[in-house]
Amino acid sequence: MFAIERVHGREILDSRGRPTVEVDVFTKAAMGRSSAPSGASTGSAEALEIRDKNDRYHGRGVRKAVNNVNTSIAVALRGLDVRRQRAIDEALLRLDPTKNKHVMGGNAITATSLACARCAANSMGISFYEFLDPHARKLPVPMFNVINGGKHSDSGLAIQEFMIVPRGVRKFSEALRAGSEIYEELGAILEKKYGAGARAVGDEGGYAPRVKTTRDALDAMEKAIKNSGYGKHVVLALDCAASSFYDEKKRTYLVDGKHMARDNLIGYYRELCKSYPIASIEDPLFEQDFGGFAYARKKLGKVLVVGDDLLTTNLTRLQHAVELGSVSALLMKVNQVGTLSEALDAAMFAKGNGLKVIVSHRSGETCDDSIADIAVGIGAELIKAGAPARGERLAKYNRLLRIEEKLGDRAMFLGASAF
Ligand code: 2PG
Ligand code: MG
Repeated sequence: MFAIERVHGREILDSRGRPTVEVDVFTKAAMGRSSAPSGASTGSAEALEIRDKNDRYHGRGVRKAVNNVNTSIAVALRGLDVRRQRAIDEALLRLDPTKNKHVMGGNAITATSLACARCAANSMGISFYEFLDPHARKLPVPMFNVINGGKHSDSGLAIQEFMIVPRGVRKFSEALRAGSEIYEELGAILEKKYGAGARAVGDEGGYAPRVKTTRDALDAMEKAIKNSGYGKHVVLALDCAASSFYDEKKRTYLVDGKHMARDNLIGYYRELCKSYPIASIEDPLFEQDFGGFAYARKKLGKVLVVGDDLLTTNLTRLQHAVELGSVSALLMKVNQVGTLSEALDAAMFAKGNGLKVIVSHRSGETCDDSIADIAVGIGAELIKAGAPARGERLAKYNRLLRIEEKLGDRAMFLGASAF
């Protein structure tokens, strides 16, 4: 019943209309399916997506990666017990022991690893989150990305993600309602102030208005929260993705038209945190500056300092960050590292060292909702999956609604204790 009989990969399109890898895994009992998401502001230490680089899809086709799934990977996994995720992932790593998975492709490996886990859950007749932990009951606090900048839109904002975090409500479903109401109100505010077109959205469904400064964006968000009646129950979070506005030669950052050295930039963040209820800042600095992150963390007090491009869900980089005190939270993305087991190792190490875990989508997504189950399955404090709008983002949030419903009285929303 649980032996893997067939592994089948195919090329599908993601939310940017670009090719990605989808994998189906079959046992006698059931089928499991998953697909690889894709980043735009990727960390340089991430697992490599193999792209065909030929005349199809502007070179972005993934037929080579799909072919790896349908040949070497399918052969290596056939007959393995689908419930033994660790053994499956080890088999994948034997096929591709390289640091950045350039032999099989991070895209082929992630889609396969997750499809196996989903097939195991389906074969056992349980939910994916229950497969990860039969006692799971914690619902993560959502971070809704409502204004898109950086590499995710042409708004002109240097900072990539402006998020609202409804942490002062009682249930996940109430947090989602708050997110939706504030998103709607923010659209109206932006349209009134910046005119038609201000409601156009970026890659993650957040608005991409042509605002002049970071503060203009934060002001509009604060107003939307207030107008919607949520007051202090909703806080703010940023993903700076600072590598995208860092000049490695000059060692300066360019924000709101100003070139700033590292310490000035940290001072600028401090000012922002004094003016607005910012609870979390992701990638405040260049992705190699472990020491700078530690310094920023000291200077930013209680604000969570989150490592994304800095850590790339990579245990070695995370261990280094923990030694230096660089971060207070890990951003967990399975496709940054490759297999589910490696990502779980990073999450467990983070938790063991008192760090928070934020399970994250990518800017290029499919309607695969695995990250919702992963967040519940590992008891992650937070999840970020984009705006509370657009199908591929809502796939995750709606899945969390269903999990909350299924858990019933056992559901535990982490709320303010997530920070
Ligand atoms: C990030 C992610 C997801 P991307 O920087 O955190 O929001 O963006 O997938 O483009 O790397
Ligand atoms: Mg990021």
